[in-house]
Amino acid sequence: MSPDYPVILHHFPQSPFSEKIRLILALKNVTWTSVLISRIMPRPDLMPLTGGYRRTPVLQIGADIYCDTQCIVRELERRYPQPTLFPSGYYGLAAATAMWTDRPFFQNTVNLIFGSVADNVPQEFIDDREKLRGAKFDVAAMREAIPQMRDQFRAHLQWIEAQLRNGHSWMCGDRASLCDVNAYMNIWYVRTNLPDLDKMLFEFPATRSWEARIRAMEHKPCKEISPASALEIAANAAPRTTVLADPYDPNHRKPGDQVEVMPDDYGKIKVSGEIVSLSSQHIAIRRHDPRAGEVVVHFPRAGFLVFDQSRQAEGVA
Ligand SMILES: N[C@@H](CCC(=O)N[C@@H](CS)C(=O)NCC(=O)O)C(=O)O
Repeated sequence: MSPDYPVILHHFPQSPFSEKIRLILALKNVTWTSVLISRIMPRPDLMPLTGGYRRTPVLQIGADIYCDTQCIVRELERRYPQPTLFPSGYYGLAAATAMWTDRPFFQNTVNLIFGSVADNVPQEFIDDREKLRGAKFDVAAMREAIPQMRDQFRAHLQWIEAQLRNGHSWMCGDRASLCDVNAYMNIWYVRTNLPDLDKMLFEFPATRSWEARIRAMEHKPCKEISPASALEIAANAAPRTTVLADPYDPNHRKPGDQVEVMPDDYGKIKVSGEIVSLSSQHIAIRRHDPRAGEVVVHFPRAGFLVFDQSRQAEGVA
């Protein structure tokens, strides 16, 4: 029988998107292994696994690699369905909250934090994030915008509060869901960086106790290994993603097609490979790397662009 591979999270402590996954691993009571990566590039032992995708976190199970928290959440829910992140039939809405929490809400939070700590942001971090964004990481402009950012942050907080009023403990009812974890990520990010979150939460009592409840959940890795050991695990494993076609793919993509996949917002690095499996919510591509061997890298569809290389070669696109 082939071995069971550890659930490995490549992350760094200050990363809010990683916190989202650390929390989900705790909620689902999953035994996991931590690989601490540097907060800025380079990450020489991770890139062979992802094919160049550089955002944090990344989940690895053997030689199957999951990029972006949308994709990681989907896989964790598939492997560990109980307790579910989608109680009370909230699958669509809870998953779709990522388009709120991970984009406008997160950008608001980033501007608020980095505007507030503007004088203390190391130049090498600024340089790295400018490469990531393909645009200026302008901490002076962020500082100027703090009053606007406070207004925006307050509006986001009020939406959370509105969901928690009427005696609900969680945003989708009586059980924690992905909606809570997604929204909490931004509160956690402010909590760990700014001293005045309590002031901002003062008018939102339900959100205050919700935050305290989530914060109290333990989420520690069971084991830590080095990036090099994680790479070795992939090199000695075979991907287990099974072939899956999508009869409704609007662009008639299919397993075997050669494509490039890239985020549509930042960290726009194209990762190329051959489609193994696809649906409205995921695309998994096979790659070969001299150090990692054969890997299958999974991406979400919302917020990602797919470029067809096979069809370009055939002159179709
Ligand atoms: N949509 C991505 C966003 C991830 C993201 O922006 N992560 C931050 C760290 S919290 C990042 O990648 N920063 C640059 C880096 O780590 O290279 C996801 O859901 O995973």
